[in-house]
Amino acid sequence: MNSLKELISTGKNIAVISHISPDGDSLGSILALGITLGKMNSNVTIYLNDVLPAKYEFLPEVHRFIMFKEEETKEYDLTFVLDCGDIDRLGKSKVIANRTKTLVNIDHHISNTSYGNINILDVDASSTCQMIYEFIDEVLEAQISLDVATCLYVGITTDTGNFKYDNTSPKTHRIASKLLELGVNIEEVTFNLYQNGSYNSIKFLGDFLQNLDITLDGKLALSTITLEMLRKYNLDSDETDSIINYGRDIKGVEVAITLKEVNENIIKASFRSKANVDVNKLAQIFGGGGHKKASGATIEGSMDYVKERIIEEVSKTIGATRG
Ligand SMILES: [Mn+2]
Repeated sequence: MNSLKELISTGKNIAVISHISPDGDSLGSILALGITLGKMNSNVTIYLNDVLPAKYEFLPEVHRFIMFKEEETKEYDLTFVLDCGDIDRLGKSKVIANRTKTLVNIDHHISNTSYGNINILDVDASSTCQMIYEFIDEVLEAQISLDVATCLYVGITTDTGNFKYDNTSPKTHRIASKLLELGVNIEEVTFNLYQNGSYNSIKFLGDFLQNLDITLDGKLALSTITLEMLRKYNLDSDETDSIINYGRDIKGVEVAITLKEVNENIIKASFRSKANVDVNKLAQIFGGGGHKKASGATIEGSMDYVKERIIEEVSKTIGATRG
């Protein structure tokens, strides 16, 4: 790891990137690491793949995000890929990883394919932000500023369902408490992440709940989001992300799945499990992955086709029949 510190201080240019469809953990971790590296080396670029979802605009030093453009031909000495189980989830910015001398992969997805030259993986970590806290503190031996603490706190709270999921460990709380001691404004974080949703997103929830079905002896909650629904309410892509929880939280439900139409024949499937079903394995059947209790896959085919295929696989996994 000493050599990594040396690479950081001597590298002519360094990139920090994460997955498409950014979330709190990907944004918080790349910003936190990017800000910290920026104090050690002035040639650090933090790339964003997609438009920044509005609720994350409050993140400190958000102006440091640079929108990745395909015309970009720069070659990097060192690239950090954070919170990304599979190199293809980098979308078009994958070319950065391909053009870099040393690729560092820091992640907590169980499905991670160890695509880096250096792989720092911890499937027991609640979030990549939790890992970045330790990386800054123990490997870089750098100070954690209030701005960095806020970014890290955002990733930890969003990836743990605000400290509800069982990826929340004693260590998660110890790190969260250190971040609060550094001065993180919890009221500001809570307001921006959880109390500032759009009116349209709540109206959309009404339609979504109308479409929510329970099948397989009440163990599978399945819902669909069509392009038409998305157009009607004109939502940011991230505004539908946590909606899957309504299905998961129903009594008796073991697996919740939301199928979202991204394009005419492209369906984004999100999987959530409440207890024992391993939805990482389920997602992998469809070319995706993630965590045991939260995963996703992008599947080609019509909504009806994808729905049938998924019910078939879930039925095999949980050993229940349709009803
Ligand atoms: Mn994560």
